[in-house]
Amino acid sequence: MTRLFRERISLAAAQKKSSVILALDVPPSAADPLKLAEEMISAVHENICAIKINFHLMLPLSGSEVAHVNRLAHSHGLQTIADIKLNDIENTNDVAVDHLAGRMGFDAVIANPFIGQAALASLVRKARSTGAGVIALVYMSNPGAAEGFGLAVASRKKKLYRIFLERASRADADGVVVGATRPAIIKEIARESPEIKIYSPGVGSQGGDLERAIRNGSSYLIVGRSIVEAKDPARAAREIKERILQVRLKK
Ligand code: BMP
Repeated sequence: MTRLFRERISLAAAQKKSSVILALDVPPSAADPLKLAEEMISAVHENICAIKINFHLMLPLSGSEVAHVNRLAHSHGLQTIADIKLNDIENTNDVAVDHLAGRMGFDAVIANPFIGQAALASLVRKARSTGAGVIALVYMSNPGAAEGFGLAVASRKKKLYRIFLERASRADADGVVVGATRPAIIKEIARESPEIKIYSPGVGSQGGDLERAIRNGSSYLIVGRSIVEAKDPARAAREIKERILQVRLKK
C-alpha cells in the first residue's frame, strides 16, 4: 500500500538522520532563482529531509519549473511541501491541490484551519486522493500571530489555536505548524497530543530557540534564511541537523 506523507517524511528523516526542512526561500534579488534552487538542493540534500516551497519560487518560476525542482528533490530522497497556506472555498482548494500535488508533484500542502472543519477535512481527503498530505497551521511564528491564533473565542471558551488543533486532529491532518518562537505552546500540544507531529518554523532569523523547540516536542524544524543566506549553506544545514541530534540524544 502507498505510504502516507507523514510516514514518507518520517522515513526520509530517519534515512537522512535529519529533521530539518529547508524553506527554499530564494531572495527576490536572485538573478536566476531556478539555478539557485537547484544549487541549494544539491548542496544541502544530505542534511535535510524535505524542502518547502513558498511564494519565493512559486511566483517567479513556471509550473513545469517547480515540477522540475520537486523531481530534483525526490531524486535525492527528499519530500516536498507546497507552502501557499490554502485558505479558500473547497472547490478552489481542490483546484490548488490538483495543480500542486497532481501536476507539480508536491508531497504535501499547508492549509489554514480558519476555513472550518468540513472544508479542512475535505482538503485532507482531496490531498490524500492524490497521494499528498496536509499540514495545518495551529500557531504561527511571527509576533503578530497572537492577534489571530492567540485570540480567546468567547463562545467556545477556548483560544483559537486550540480549536485549530482540534480541527487538524479530527480532519486527520499529517501535522501542525507551531512556531519555534512559541515553546510553551509546542510543549502543551506535544504533551496532550503526542501523536500529532509538530512542524516548527522560526529558528534563526526569527529568534526561535532551536534547542527549546526540540526539547519541548517539535518533530521537524523548518529553516530558511539561516541556510539559504549562509556563506556555506551545506555547513549551516549540517550544523542545525547536528544540534537537533544532540538535543534528542540528551532527551
Ligand atoms: P526563515 O527560517 O527564513 O525565517 O523562514 C521560515 C519559513 O517558514 C518561511 O518560508 C515562512 O514563510 C515559513 N513560515 C514561518 O516562518 N512561520 C509560520 O508560522 C509558518 C510558515 O510557513
